[in-house]
Amino acid sequence: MTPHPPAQRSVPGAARALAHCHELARISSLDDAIERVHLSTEHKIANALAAAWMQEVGLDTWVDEAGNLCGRLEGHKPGLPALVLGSHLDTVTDAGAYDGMLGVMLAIEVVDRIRRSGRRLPFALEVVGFTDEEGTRFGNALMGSRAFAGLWDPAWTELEDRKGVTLRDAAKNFGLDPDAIGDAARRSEDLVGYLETHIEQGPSLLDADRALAVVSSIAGARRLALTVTGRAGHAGGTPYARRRDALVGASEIIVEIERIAKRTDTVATVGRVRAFPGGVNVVPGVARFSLDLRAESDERRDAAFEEIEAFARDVCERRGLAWQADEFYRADAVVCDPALRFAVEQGIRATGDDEPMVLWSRAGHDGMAVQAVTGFAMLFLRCGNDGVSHHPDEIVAESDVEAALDAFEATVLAVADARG
Ligand code: HGY
Ligand code: MN
Ligand code: MN
Repeated sequence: MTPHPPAQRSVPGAARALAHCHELARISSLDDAIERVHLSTEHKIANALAAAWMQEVGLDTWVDEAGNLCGRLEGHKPGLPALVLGSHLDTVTDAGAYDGMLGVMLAIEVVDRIRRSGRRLPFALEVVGFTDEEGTRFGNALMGSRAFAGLWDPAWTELEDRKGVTLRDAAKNFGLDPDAIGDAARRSEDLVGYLETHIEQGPSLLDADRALAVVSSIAGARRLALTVTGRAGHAGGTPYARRRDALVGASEIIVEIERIAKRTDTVATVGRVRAFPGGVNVVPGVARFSLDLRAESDERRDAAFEEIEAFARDVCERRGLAWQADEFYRADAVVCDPALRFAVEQGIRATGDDEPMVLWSRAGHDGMAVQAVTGFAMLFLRCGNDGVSHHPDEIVAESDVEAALDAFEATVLAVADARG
């Protein structure tokens, strides 16, 4: 794990937000990498630490029924609808220090700046550190923000992690009532909107030599468990003509998945492959692999999957194999709220960037869920290191973080001005 500089009592602003990210990076279930998953001990520790930082800037904090960390600063009078700022505090395995966490820390810094300015807004400000944006532990994703948006499915309490622990038991161990998770649902009349600042998680800003971008929409994603079944056999005695090698069949399909994705401007990733029974001297009888498929539009994504599945069935037919596709996650593409997106553009212009760059997000974000209960918009900031993310080499420049903080604060004030 890249050693982060020790967190010191940094001055408010970008330096403090980064120091807090580095402190959170130490809260991991792994000794030599970052992993912080839903309803884990690390989740609880990170919530407590971030709650203290929220309280330092005047936010009243609580953890909602789904495990999301929340903070609230009243507007010019108590009880006003809230403009929600935030991102997520959970991570993938072997994560970077900024995906999600930086957005929550910048939200805290914006609240601090506005509170210290003495300006009383026509809405409350809430900061949310969503849990389970990544879906690392239970395979499903956005469960924190989907509970927040009223999209909780009680069947999810029966999901199991890799150790066979159900979400129900994990919730109880965390101190939540698994049958009350749905009570985290917020009412749209209590919300003004949701704004998220996030690292781009790609090289577009880096290649364009820009620090910030406004997001137009978020790609819709489908995640599937794909299974090719043949027949195991002796690695030496089984002639090719009689083989039903599941892994070779799956490999043909995986290579074609990339070809189809490139041709159809979709983004397909096979992140996990397993062969069974897995003996070095055994022809694989079963091959299981994951598919994460995204596109700017759901139609393009779904058309690409139809092509992939048609090709897979053809390979299986030719090789005497069986094909099975099981979808375990789907989130459709969402478009940012026009008024909030305009506020983000105004925020970027306030930093001296007169023509804000526009990007559609290939990465998923909590806004995909939150949009069910209120409008959302996003501000992207540049990633260094070739735009790498979901990797310990994820990096940002403090000057870009400062620019993002200035733009984020100006965005919130633009929303306030628009509401008079
Ligand atoms: O997978 C994603 O796109 C997001 O980082 N959860
Ligand atoms: Mn991520
Ligand atoms: Mn993220």
